[in-house]
Amino acid sequence: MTVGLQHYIAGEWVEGDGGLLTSANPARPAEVVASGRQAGAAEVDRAVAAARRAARDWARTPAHERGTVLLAAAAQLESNAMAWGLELAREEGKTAAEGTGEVRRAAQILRYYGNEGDRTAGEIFSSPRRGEKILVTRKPLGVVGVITPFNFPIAIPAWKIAPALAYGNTVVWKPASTVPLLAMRLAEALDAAGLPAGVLNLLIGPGSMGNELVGHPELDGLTFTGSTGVGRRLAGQAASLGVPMQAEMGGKNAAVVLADADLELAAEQVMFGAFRSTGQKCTATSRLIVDHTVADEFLDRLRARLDAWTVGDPTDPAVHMGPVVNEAARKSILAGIGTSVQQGARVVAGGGTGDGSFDAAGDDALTAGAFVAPTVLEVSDGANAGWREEFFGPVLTLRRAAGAEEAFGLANDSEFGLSAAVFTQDITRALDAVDDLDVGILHINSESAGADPHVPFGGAKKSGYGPKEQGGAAKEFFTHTTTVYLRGDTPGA
Ligand code: UN1
Repeated sequence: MTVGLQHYIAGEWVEGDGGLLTSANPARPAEVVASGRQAGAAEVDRAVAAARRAARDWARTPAHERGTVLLAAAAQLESNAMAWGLELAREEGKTAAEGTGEVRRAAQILRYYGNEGDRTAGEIFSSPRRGEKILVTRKPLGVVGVITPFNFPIAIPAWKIAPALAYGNTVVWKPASTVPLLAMRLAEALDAAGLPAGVLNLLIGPGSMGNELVGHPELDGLTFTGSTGVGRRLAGQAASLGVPMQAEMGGKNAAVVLADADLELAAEQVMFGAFRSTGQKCTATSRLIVDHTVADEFLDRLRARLDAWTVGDPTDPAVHMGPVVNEAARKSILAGIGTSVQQGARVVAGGGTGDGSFDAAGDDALTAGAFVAPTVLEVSDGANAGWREEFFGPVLTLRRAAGAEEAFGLANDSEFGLSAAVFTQDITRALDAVDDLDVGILHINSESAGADPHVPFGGAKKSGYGPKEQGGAAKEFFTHTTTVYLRGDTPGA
């Protein structure tokens, strides 16, 4: 069944006037999921104007009332979690179980920020002058542009839009054009929850429409998650317009398995980190550093798990891993594997037919799907593309290390610094990892992916730009302060 694609502007669902856009099932590309006309520059103007009109009243709506809308939207997501999770699997390619989990996670994020309304506090300072107090109040930025990627079609939008709205901003949102249906579902939930017209506006369209949005003179803030190339370009544009920006970009996250690690636990978690959601997470494990004394044993355990890992239609409950998001992504990942092999990498586990391509094993319906086999490469050269570049797919690149110090050095050998995982049973090594690893998120004895809404999320080095997301960090980004010098009417009191 194909859903008609529409945009949400000023509380109304409307058709776009741009070119035709369809989203397809990446496992069965002939199956169209959503289809309709894209938005263009005219819709950007209308949406930004609607957000501007709604901004003053929403900012003055009590935070408790704003929170109530988010809580009601969370309930919508909970009650549709199975149905929308399945749609997510059809549109994006992660398994239906992961899709349902993601819809529930978005609900959890909406609940967290729904309750945050009760906690939003400013500060009162004493004054060096008699008869005066100094108040620091938190106020929304105003109209915020939100640009989100395909890989978490509902959770990433929720963790940007929920704090934006909770702290009193209005939003114009451009999701990745590969996942319009899930974007419409989140807007539907907020609409049904009673969000006033114009507070959230959803525009589905191409990069050129995104550029119109980012360059719009009425924008007061911009939050982006996506590729490093696009993020850096947008950051330059936002800086030149004086617009505060938060960007969450690439990763080349390492899992470090030390000699004393629980190897079975490490193998399980490395599998999850590298291959869940087909490796399409900015937090996915894409580099593996194993102490040379345990490397072969660890690889054996990983191979055993890869042999039991089923790749196929993500809506089939027996399947562990679905396709990547589309054919272009598949081609680019396979090209990355090809380059890495040309530069000397060996395929040491998985790898399908040897080059990362996946054999649908007689299932004709899947032969056109955007599948990549889970692949483990081994390199000895730190210049290898498999070691340096983010492929954004189910590819893991191994290097062996002698001891913790060398292993941590290799983990830091990247321009990125989003997340890392360290497997050890030695508390001293774990504490060394906290000090030594240049990352925004560190997991000791768990996979490199995962994020909770009440704690900061974001990367070091080239992985992030501007304030981090989530927890207290979100309040810092989505509000500014007004410092109020408050006196009564007693002259010189
Ligand atoms: C997770 O690790 O569960 O784009 C979330 C991404 C990140 C979110 C990761 N912003 O993959």
